[in-house]
Amino acid sequence: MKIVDAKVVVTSPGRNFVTLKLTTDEGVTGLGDATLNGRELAVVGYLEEHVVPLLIGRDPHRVEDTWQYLYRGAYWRRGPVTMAAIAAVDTALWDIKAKVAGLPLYQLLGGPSRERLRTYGHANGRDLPELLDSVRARLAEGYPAVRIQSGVPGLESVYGVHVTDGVGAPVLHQRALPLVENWDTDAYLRHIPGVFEAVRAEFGPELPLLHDAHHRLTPNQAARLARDLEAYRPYWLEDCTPAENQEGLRLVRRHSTTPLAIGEVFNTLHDYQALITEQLIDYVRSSVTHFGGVTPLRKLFDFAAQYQVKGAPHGPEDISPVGTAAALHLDLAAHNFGIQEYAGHTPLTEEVFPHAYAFADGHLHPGDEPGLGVELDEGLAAAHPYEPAYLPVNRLKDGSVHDW
Ligand code: GCO
Ligand code: MG
Repeated sequence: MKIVDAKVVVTSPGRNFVTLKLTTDEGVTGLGDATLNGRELAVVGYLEEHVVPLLIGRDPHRVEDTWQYLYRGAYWRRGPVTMAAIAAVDTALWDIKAKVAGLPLYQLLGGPSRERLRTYGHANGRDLPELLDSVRARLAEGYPAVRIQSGVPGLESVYGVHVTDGVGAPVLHQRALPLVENWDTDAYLRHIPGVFEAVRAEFGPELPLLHDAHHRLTPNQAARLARDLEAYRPYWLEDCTPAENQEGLRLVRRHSTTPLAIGEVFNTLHDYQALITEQLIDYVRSSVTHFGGVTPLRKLFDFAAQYQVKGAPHGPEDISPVGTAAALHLDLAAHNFGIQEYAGHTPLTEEVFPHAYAFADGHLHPGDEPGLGVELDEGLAAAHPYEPAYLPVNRLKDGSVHDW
């Protein structure tokens, strides 16, 4: 079998998505997600100019070899643009292989280790009453676990609060210039423990509660937050530091047993080396889409398993249904799966990408269609062309830029 066509489709059914579609001489097609929020067209250029010409004529069954060919062959390794492009190829090849086998992808990855995938949803509020209502809404939708993000007194807008309110809500990042948000770490550190206290008081000790610090803290500040939240037993504290400085997590670990999750912006296993071998984290958060595909994410899960670290792929609305499905197949097969973030997509996005995976009773299942079980309605995709969009940036009170 040979790849005869490779096409990059950019569509914006509410937000931008980049999809690679491979077609073989036998008419089998495979899809891969290459969406890199706010830098989409860089990946399009990488794919169209430098990868597509290498794919035509290749045997689609050589998944591992193609991955190595693109990764090592580029010489310039790693980085989000490169790894999103390679991810799309790898995912599309797995899709083709599983379709040819007539099996859902999870069967090729070892078969199911569980019946369904536990998820967490997003609850947020500008203030406490709004947050408590939002938690109630997620619980009513069936989510067994909830990530809580709250406004901070004195700050106009905070990560996670104005982004979405649950499955399918509008996304506000779509704008020609980055929105400027403001930030004050001390105000945040003073406020968040009280938020956890109030949510625990309202919903009791059993509900798994997660929180995303979104890379904003120094190791010492993160250690304090992890320690201050310990009494409320969070399920995890996510991205407490930017973690390019892997050693920083040692300091956090030394001061707290709050479980730590990290890695949505990582793109290779090397970014995790110290974090996993020194057991400085509890969950790896990389997605198929930003980590180079199913092939390396599976290797990450296996590596992490040796240290009792679990896989919990990134699942925001800016990973397309194609990338979402790929993660779900791996989650179902991998023994050390932890929990799947599920922000959902707008109804229009679901129409552009009809899919076999389903959300019911707070759990996901990838479905039993051969391959990934996702299609792309190219006509509808074309009716919603690319729109320039950026993620927000953060500035401190003195005007300097802070991590967003
Ligand atoms: C999460 C993430 C996202 C990112 C987004 C950036 O935990 O889901 O932090 O909300 O901010 O994916 O594009
Ligand atoms: Mg996050």
